[in-house]
Amino acid sequence: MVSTAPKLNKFERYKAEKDGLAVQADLEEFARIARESDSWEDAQNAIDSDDLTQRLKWLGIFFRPVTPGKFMLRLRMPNGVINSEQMRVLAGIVQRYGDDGNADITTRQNLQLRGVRLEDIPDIFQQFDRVGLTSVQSGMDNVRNITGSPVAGIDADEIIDTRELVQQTQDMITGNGKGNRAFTNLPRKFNIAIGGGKDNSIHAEINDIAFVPAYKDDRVGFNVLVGGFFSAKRCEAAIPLNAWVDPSQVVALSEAILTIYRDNGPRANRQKSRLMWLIDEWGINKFRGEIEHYLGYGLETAAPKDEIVWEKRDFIGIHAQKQANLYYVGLHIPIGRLYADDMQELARLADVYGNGEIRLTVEQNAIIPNIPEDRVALFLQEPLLQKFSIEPDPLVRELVSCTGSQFCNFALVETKNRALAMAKELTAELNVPNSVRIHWTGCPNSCGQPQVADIGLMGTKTRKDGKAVEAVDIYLGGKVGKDAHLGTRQMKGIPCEDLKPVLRNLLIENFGATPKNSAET
Ligand code: SRM
Ligand code: SF4
Repeated sequence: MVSTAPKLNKFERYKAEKDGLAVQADLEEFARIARESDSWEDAQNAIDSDDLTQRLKWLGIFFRPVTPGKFMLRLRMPNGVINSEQMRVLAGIVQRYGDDGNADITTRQNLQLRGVRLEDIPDIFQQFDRVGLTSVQSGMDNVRNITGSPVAGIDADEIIDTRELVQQTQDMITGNGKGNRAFTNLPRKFNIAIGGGKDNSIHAEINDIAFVPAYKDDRVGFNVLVGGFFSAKRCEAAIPLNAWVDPSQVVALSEAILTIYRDNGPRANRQKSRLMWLIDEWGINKFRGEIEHYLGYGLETAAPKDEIVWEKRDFIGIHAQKQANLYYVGLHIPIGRLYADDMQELARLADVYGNGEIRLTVEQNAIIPNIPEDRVALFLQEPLLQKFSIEPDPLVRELVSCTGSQFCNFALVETKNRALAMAKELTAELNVPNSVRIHWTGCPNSCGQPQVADIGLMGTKTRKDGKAVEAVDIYLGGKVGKDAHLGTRQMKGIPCEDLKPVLRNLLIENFGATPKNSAET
């Protein structure tokens, strides 16, 4: 008999065969195999390939084809908040991997560790448990780290403190960080952001669900946007759901949308599986109606305007908090890269000057909050601030970069080191009056969000002198903060070796830069 069941793509097949979370039960065995094997190749051959290279991502453990045997471990960092004890645990983990070990702050206010060995995972997860960290459901067809205002609870002008809401939403999705099979087989990845400030510090427009602060009469709550996403084939800003929710409804609404997406989202083609494709198919009114049906009550219509009324802040430098005599200081972490010593130092500074807390931003930077006014001057003399400046140059200040070819096998170009070197070279040549938001991304997946940048650089390949070379497409016009909109591709296939003069011209013509030697010529 010929089967009429639709043929599943390979991702749907292996998800149907065994839930990603099921590898929780296999971890000790995988660690034993890794420990007892003569070589990594032997270990790799002894472990089921789908488990090793795919399902482990449900626990945040990413096999890296670029560095086999050395895994990437992606955490969850709700609202980008981490404490010094947690940071020390993470520092200790990467420290033991020597030159292979480091951590990156991600474009979702999160941390990823490098160099991690499979044999150490059970021990690492015990350490996580001890300090309240989790990496569960941080990869593949799961909800990514939930972003919130990085200065929640300390921002003098904030509208809603997002920390509890982000934590509650994460707990609902992940079963309090232990894993929740209700949401481990979504059609595709899923992003949620909850904004509480006036400056859209979370890039609401590029999330599958975004909550943006809005008043309904004199009640404070959120307007809801849905369907924002980037992919290699299509990028869309989120659209209004025409719904306003009270903060107490955020978790239930997220659960409703996730359930509807899980049960109805398109699964046949991975390039057409994000939430927006379902909204396209149904239309926003039917989608909204299905949410109401699931919730069992009607949603209020959106507030006529939201409270995103500021340009986006970058949080770098010294800022007064809403609490009298307390300050937060934003440190610039070049391309988001941290080494074990940096992490230990951040933890120490947070303890010595603040309340032990560290915040991360979607620009891959860090904030130390709660520094008493009379301690700020001393804090500024700390040696770490030589490396992580509070006054970075305008071309590095808002530089963002995805992982790139150093660790990511999708990458078409090297990004992080190139991004930093290019910014420094251009800084040496140009006076740039204001900071320019430059985002690098190694391939069209757009993890480095080139579409939100003033200048976005997307890795590609081109031919030069008969040879394939690393190149970039250039995006311009991304606007963040209020009235955010996506930038578009303006130039294609510029070889990386020819990029500097192109960027130099763009900075002079569009961003008011002047050559440093112009007075002499
Ligand atoms: Fe991403 C896949 C890194 C934010 C869109 N992303 C990947 C993988 C897992 C691919 C892989 O297996 O190698 C990358 C891991 C490389 C590595 O070793 O680090 C990767 N993505 C990243 C990070 C680390 C970039 C960074 O340097 O900051 C960010 C981690 C965030 C986090 O903490 O969870 C990261 N990725 C993003 C964003 C930006 C955002 O969320 O604001 C996007 C675009 C927004 C979106 O998703 O709508 C993004 N990543 C993708 C996609 C394209 C998704 C799609 O629908 O087609 C992929 C590929 C995929 O899922 O098939 C991808
Ligand atoms: Fe890797 Fe491409 Fe994402 Fe960069 S944009 S991290 S190269 S998948």
